Amino acid sequence: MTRLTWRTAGESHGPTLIGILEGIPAGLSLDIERVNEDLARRQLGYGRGGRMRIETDRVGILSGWKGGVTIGSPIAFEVKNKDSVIEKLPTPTNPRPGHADLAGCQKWGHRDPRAVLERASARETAARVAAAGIVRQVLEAFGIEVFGYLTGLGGIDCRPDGWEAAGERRSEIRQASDFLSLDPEADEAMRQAVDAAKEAKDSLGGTFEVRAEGLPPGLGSCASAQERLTGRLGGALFSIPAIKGVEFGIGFDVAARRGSDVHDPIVPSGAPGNAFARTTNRSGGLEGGMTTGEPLLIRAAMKPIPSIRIGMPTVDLHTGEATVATYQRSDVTSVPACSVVGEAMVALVLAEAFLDKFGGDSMGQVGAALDHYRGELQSLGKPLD
Ligand code: EPS
Repeated sequence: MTRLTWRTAGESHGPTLIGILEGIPAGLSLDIERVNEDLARRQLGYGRGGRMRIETDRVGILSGWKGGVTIGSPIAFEVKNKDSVIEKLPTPTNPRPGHADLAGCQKWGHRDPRAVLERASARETAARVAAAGIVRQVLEAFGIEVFGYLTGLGGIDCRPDGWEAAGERRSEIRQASDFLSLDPEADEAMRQAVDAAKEAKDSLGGTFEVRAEGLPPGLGSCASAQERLTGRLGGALFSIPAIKGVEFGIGFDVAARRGSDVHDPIVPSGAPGNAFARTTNRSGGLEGGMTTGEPLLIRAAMKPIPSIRIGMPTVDLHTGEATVATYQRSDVTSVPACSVVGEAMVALVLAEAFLDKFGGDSMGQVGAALDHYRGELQSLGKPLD
């Protein structure tokens, strides 16, 4: 059980999405407009469907703060659905290949895929982004930045050095991109790919990267399977609908290289807060299921959305006859939005691991524990008195 826990509820076309976040220390001044900016970013992306023109996602805090400052009690929040029409929607009988429709109907004994898809819909991720918008303010208070951006769409790859090229302008460049990428040239090619997929009545997947900087070493643990951060981060990313692959650092390339070309040499650093550094970061900032203190680098692959106009072969749940999946409003692609959700999931897991290590009941207590740890890190590598 971690100190920080969260839960969401709510149907895609129900009245509201709600969440409960427990374990946020007291004394954090919450900037709600920052949370709303993350929610607005999740609504962006060329290739999204009609729903995003209906919704204007905003968070409402229902408990856990006073005068804009957290008080240590559970934070309940909601993101209201404007398209709250669940009782009026048609009841499909033909499950979409690639969505949760069929396995969910089999699991719960439903004949109505809507009873499944309302919760399986990626709409639920708005509540996760709201929760992460709160926890990222804890991380930022201690100098940790988590940043997600799109790296490819429909087979078009963004420049591999997009992060380095963007430098301090990364947020601005990402915000100006219709794809939330760091490569304006690739955006043009991706726009054409989305238009072509739309014309062909099809959908597109893609990739994104999430980076976290400013992490202390030693978050997570090698001491138990459940505490390994690599597994927790991987699991968190795979919990996002449509994620099919996750890589850390150089990822699958590790399999073909020799050890000396995979592991990151350790050198003295002289930098404050950590006496050691690495000359490379091929591990992506994780060793033994723990942070190394180098930037965390994670990439994920999202499959194309299963609601497609072209109509995939399926069966009718009432007659058993072969038919095609009906199309209801959807996105051609939502990989840009998924990069925001990926960023949110990484922020939630890092905040869990951070508060597990430095957890106190107030921000001041957490900061004192972090300072103490940084002092200890400085003394490692020096002779004992
Ligand atoms: C989404 C809301 C949904 C879809 C999409 C994500 O709205 P609606 O079903 O009313 O069009 O746009 O859902 C899916 C990708 C899916 O597979 O269900 C959102 O808010 O992100």
